[in-house]
This record gives sequence, structure tokens and C-alpha cells, in this order.
Amino acid sequence: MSYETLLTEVIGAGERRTGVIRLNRPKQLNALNDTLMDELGVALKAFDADDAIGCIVLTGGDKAFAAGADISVLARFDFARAYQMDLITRNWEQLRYVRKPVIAAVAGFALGGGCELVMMCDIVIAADNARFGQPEIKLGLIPGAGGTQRLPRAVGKAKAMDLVLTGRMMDAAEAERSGLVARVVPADKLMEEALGAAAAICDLSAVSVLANKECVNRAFETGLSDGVHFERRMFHAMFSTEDKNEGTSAFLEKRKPVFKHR
Ligand code: DAK
Repeated sequence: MSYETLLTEVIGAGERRTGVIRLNRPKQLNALNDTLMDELGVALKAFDADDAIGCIVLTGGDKAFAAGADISVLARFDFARAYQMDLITRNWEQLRYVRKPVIAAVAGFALGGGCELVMMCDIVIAADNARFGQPEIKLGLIPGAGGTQRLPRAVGKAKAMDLVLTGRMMDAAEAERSGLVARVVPADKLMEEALGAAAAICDLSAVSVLANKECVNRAFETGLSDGVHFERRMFHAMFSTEDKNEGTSAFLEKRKPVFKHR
């Protein structure tokens, strides 16, 4: 499948491989317009539905992961039109429904909607030149794709308020210190690191991978008691899988497990 605003490829040699989606509007620093968000939804759905894909990497270019929603589009809308058309909302949420792990590999700017996309991913790996921010306030706006909600959950209220109210950017080191980013690597090692993490996930039991992701995400949607209860039931459910028998046997027999994803 070919896209106007994305490049996609499948990487890896194993039974399960990594689906890579690269945002590709370099002249506009990957500003997120309707076409791009439509295509991203399609590409994510296709990889998520493909049994040969074990993990997805979402990345951008060297200078920008994405510099936010396309401001030329935002400039044209008034409230009535935006509300009636369900501006942006209708095609921004697909990432939330992807069940396989999505790794964001971020170089350069991840601003506004770009930062919000990053925060919808499961693991964030940043190049040392990455810069994150929610500068919507400088446009007379507020974040519109979860920035005011996910940022405080990721970095705490103090840092989130600082970023949202001033619109300043934070660099990769600050983002890692604050908990927004899992790993920072030299820019020329970004894809190697992200693909390495993805390949490691591809080798694991697909059932267990889905369950781990679902349980961690539950922590953001529920209170502690309900979350732990959900985890306990999922933990019990894992005892019904062949992969659990294979994983535990392989450990005891000191060999590498061969998961069948069932
Ligand atoms: N939109 C459109 N074009 C953009 C862009 C953007 N967000 N960011 C950069 N560009 C374009 C520039 O206009 C320029 O185009 P030309 O002049 O070459 O034609 C080209 O990309 C290169 O940019 P610069 O010349 O500015 O490059 P610099 O290195 O000097 O500066 C920068 C890079 C990233 C600091 C700067 O471009 C910048 O400040 N960009 C805007 C960043 C920003 O404000 N982002 C937040 C946008 S608001 C919603 C969901 C989400 C959102 C809203 C609603 N719903 C679900 C309802 C999200 C809103 C936002 O993201």
C-alpha cells in the first residue's frame, strides 16, 4: 500500500516482524493534516490486523517527528465548522485502539499534536536532538488531542503546567528525567535502538505482549484496586495459554522458548 504522507515498511527476519510507519511531510516538518491522520489510521489498522507483525515503530524525520497540527488548516476554521465537522477528533484517536505495542522513535521537534501522538504510543525512544512541547498557547489555543491530560500523567502537574502555560520546549534529557521518554540515544542510533526493542518484543508471546500492554494501560483508566483486580484476573487467564507452558518449561530446561502465540 502506498501513501501520500507516510512511508511504511516491514523490517525483520523472524516469524513476526516490525511494521515501521514514517511520517513524511518533511517540507512542513511533518505537520499533521487530515490526509496524514487518515493515512496513519489506515496504516496502524493494517499492521495491527496483520499476524506477521509483532510490533509497530512510529517515527518521523531527522529534523521533526511532527511540529504539530497543520496551522494553515487550524487558521481556516471557526467554531461552528470545527464542531460540526468534528475537526481532527474523527481521525486522531486510532493510535489509542492499536492493541500491539507502538514504539515512538522521536528525532527533532515533537510539538503540539506531535507531542500528543508521542504520548499515545507505548514506549518513547528519543534521539538526543529531540524537543518536546505543547506550544498551542502561543497560537491562542489549547492542546486538543489529550495534551492537558496525558502530559500531567507522564511528567506530573508542575512540569506539565510549566510546559503548557509557557509553551516552552524541553530537550531530550529533560524529557527523560521527567518520565516522558523511556530512553535517549545518539541521533544516529535512533532507529537501531527502536528496531532492536521492537525485534525483542516480536520474539515474545504475542498473547502475553497484548495482555501486558492492556494491563499497564488499565492503570491510566481506573483506580488502584480495580486495576490490580483486572491484572490478577488477566494473570490467571495467562495460565490457559500454551505460551505460558512453553516459557516456563524453556526456562527450567535452560533453552530458548519457541512461542506459538496461543
Ligand atoms: N503547521 C504547518 N506548517 C508548519 C508547522 C505546523 N505546525 N510547523 C512548521 N511548519 C512549516 C513552516 O511554516 C515552514 O514552512 P515554509 O515557510 O518553509 O513554507 C516549514 O514548516 C519549516 O518551518 P520553520 O521555517 O518554522 O522551521 P524552524 O526550524 O525555523 O522552526 C519550529 C521549527 C518547529 C520551531 C517552528 O516551525 C514552529 O514553531 N512550528 C509550529 C509549532 C507549533 O506551534 N505546533 C503546535 C501546532 S497546534 C486536535 C488535536 C490536536 C491539535 C489540535 C486539535 N483535536 C483532536 C481537535 C493540535 C494542535 C497543534 O498541534
